[in-house]
Amino acid sequence: MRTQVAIIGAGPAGLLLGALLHKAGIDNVIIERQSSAHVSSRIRAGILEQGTVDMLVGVGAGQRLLAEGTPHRSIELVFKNQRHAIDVHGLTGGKVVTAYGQTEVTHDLMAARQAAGLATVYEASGVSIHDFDSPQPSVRYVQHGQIRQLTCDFIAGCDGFHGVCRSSVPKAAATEFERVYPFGWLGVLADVPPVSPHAIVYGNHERGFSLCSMRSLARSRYYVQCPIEDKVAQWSDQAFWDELRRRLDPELADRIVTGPSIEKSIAPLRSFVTEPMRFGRLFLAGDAAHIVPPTGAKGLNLAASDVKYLSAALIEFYLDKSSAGIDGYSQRALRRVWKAERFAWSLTTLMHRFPGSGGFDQKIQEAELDYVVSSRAASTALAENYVGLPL
Ligand code: FAS
Ligand code: PHB
Repeated sequence: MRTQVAIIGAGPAGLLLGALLHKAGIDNVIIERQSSAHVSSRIRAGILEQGTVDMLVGVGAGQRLLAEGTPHRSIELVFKNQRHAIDVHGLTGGKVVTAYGQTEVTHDLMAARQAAGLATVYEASGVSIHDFDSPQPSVRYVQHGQIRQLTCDFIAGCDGFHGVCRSSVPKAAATEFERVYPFGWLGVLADVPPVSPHAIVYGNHERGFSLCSMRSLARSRYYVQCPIEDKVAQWSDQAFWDELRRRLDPELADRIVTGPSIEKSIAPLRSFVTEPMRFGRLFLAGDAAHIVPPTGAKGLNLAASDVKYLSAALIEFYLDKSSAGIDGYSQRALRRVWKAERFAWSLTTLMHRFPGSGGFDQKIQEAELDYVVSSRAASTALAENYVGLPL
């Protein structure tokens, strides 16, 4: 089989890249190791920047998002048992973020791809990539017991943090930067109305971080920071709700509507970047190239901005016969990646309780939060990073 661009991975990065390339008439095939049911059942991110929303609408996968997504004009910070609103909309000249689950984004992109009749190989095992330092790269995989080969002009590594593409790059050709955080996020999804339907609530407390978010007006997403060695089985639903309430201000704690968890998991937190993001005819995008702690709600949105740059570069190559875009992709993407890494790291450092930290550290965090909520300059800086820096 042959195509112009072979995309490894059918997560948000791969699906969105495929849609952007198809819209420009560039042939692409997605090769995914999991089943379509597995991919579309993943529960992950929940907050979309306007640039991500615009891209999804632009590729014809935004109808449900526009109908069911919930725009948020503010975020709220809870510390010292008090809650403070940050008017994100007012501080950024009218920008908002939209609450709409990554699960739904994946559904919508998969449906659009299927409707366009585009080739997606699910349940591909033993995926390997070859000759990406030559003009004839190829991908090999096994499907239904048959060894298959896909020849192509370019390979887009959209296969996430544990994928095959980054690990296929010679060690000497890449530099990795990493910070692993000494705690995790215990997340609960429940079919209960969100405690704060129009604002994401971030909590700083001496017991640890908490976050109140949503997927719809009938489905809520909550998180509490937990020790990295915790296991989900240790946490009953009641223990989760009790801990969440302890970390919020009294008024909000009283308003929490609890219910049985329909999903409960612990996610580790890390900051990670590999440089460069291009190796010959192989390009990395999304989690395959970088990871951010979810505190800044940047992971999914960075994947979207990577593929915006990568699709523009590939379109320029095919339509304008210019290599300027693909030659500049890595540097352009990394400039935005590192700014998002900085924001996610700084908000994680500000909001979480680090093992071994004491009263002084808590006071410093509270003083910084007090400054942020009382300074227009500081809250503007937070707001403009939260809605997403210009593309
Ligand atoms: P993905 O990991 O989503 O997709 C990669 C795809 O490649 C997967 O479908 C995988 O099956 C496939 N693949 C892997 N190896 C392969 C191989 N060898 N061959 C073929 N296919 C292969 N971000 C936020 O902004 N907010 C959050 O709250 C948040 N929570 C998260 C919770 C968890 C548990 C995780 C893991 C991530 C979370 N993220 C969050 C980040 C997440 O949303 C990612 O940023 C987003 O999924 C990135 O999309 P992709 O780059 O497409 O990678
Ligand atoms: C979510 O809704 O899952 C969410 C919201 C904000 C974050 C992280 C996750 O910073």
